[in-house]
Amino acid sequence: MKSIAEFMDMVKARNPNEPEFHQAVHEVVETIWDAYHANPRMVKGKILERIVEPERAISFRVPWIDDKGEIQVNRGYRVQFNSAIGPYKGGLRFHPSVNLSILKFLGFEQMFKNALTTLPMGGGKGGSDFNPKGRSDNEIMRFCQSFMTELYRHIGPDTDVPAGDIGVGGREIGYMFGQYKRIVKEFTGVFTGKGATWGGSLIRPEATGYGAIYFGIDMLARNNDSFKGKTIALSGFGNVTWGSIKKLIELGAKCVTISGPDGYVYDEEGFNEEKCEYLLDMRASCNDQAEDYVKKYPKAKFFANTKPWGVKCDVAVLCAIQNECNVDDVKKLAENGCKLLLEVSNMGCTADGAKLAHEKMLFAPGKAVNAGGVAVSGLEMTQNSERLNWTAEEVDNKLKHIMHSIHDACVKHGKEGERINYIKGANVAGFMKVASAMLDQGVV
Ligand code: NDP
Ligand code: 8G0
Repeated sequence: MKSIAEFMDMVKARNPNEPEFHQAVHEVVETIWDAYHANPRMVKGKILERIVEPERAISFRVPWIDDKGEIQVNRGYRVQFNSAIGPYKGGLRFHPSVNLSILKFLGFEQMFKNALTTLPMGGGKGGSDFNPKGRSDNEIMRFCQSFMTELYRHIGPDTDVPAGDIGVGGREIGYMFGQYKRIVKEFTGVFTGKGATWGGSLIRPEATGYGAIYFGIDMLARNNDSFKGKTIALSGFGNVTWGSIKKLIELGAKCVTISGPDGYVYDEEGFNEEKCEYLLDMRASCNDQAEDYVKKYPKAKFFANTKPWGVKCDVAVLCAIQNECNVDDVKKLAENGCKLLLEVSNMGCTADGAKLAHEKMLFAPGKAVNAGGVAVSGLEMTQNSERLNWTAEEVDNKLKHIMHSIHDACVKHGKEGERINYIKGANVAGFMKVASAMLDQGVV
């Protein structure tokens, strides 16, 4: 391929109607193009052509019966993207927006992120267009059992190890793990994010948010700055928002917003630990209204159908969903004095949004910032293999060490004069590791 444009034309022709997948591939290809072409063995081995093709993508019917006795049909997926450095690893997303394009973008990014963690994990992602909103506990269980009745044959502790993601938390993992164990008659570490009494790792619930803030500490420290006293705007109100706020409170920062698809909440007083724990209740209600926060804490204000990126803040932390922050949002953030944008959601910024964020402020992409989640999943796999549980402190220390090493890798591969291009750094470091493993293993 002579040019990035020619390569992308090929990707688009082979994967029509998959805009999120094209977006994720384009971002990687444009940042690794020069490093890749400096390596003739990789070019001859057609690593780039091979790496954009998932090893396997499974889609299946998920029939289940709702509380009214009516049959419902959803579609389940598992995209097993790349196993060059370990078993496929990545979460399951239950959200009505789920389709093959979204799961291919997530699986594609997952392989590079997992490589960055330093742990032996390949990349995969799965899920369903099932909408958990408003569903009863029994309906959730029946759906999870039906989903697992097909998925079980494609996964295993040395083959593919799923976990949660949007719409899939501890409860859903419990139901899926229970059904898997019943079918295969084995108690194995086939899932991560398990309950602490049945093989889960301490700190896994906190890991994505904590890891993101550890990464932010390193970014700020390079600029002789810290989170202390900073005002932070966050999106989402799920697992990742909760973990990020917990750590930010500990560091003396003031978190003022959360959001849902219905709008955002501004709490001028800032979150304390009690308010942060209330997010868990809101999420567990399956009601998914950020507005519920205002019912409990009436001093806070709710802004319907608006994103939080127009508020005055020093730091923005994206914790909801792909493309939640576009170029206009970044402009507003910059105008309001935002100095750091942490993308914790996967591909939280649009392509031009991410480019502008890199120009205007400190910016790091999801695959580096949110890698703490899958890293502690990798540590959960190790603990399961050892049949031992580590203390919270041990896991947290390993998480800190891993986030430092990802930051170091970004600095090493993303240095542009005095500035760090974290997008380039993360992509080059992750890509080169997977690519060289693929070269070693021949044409497979
Ligand atoms: P949760 O399901 O716990 O929470 C996601 C929250 O974001 C929900 O409240 C959801 O509401 C809300 N949301 C969805 N769309 C929007 C929107 N357009 N605007 C505002 N809020 C919205 O998921 P997680 O916290 O686990 O995941 C959040 C993000 O972090 C995802 O992008 C995920 O891929 C990423 N991530 C998660 C990791 C983890 O360990 N959990 C690891 C690495 C990345 P609703 O359901 O109503 O849409
Ligand atoms: O633990 C995991 O494998 C997992 C779960 C949810 C999201 C992610 C991610 O890295 O995006 C990983």
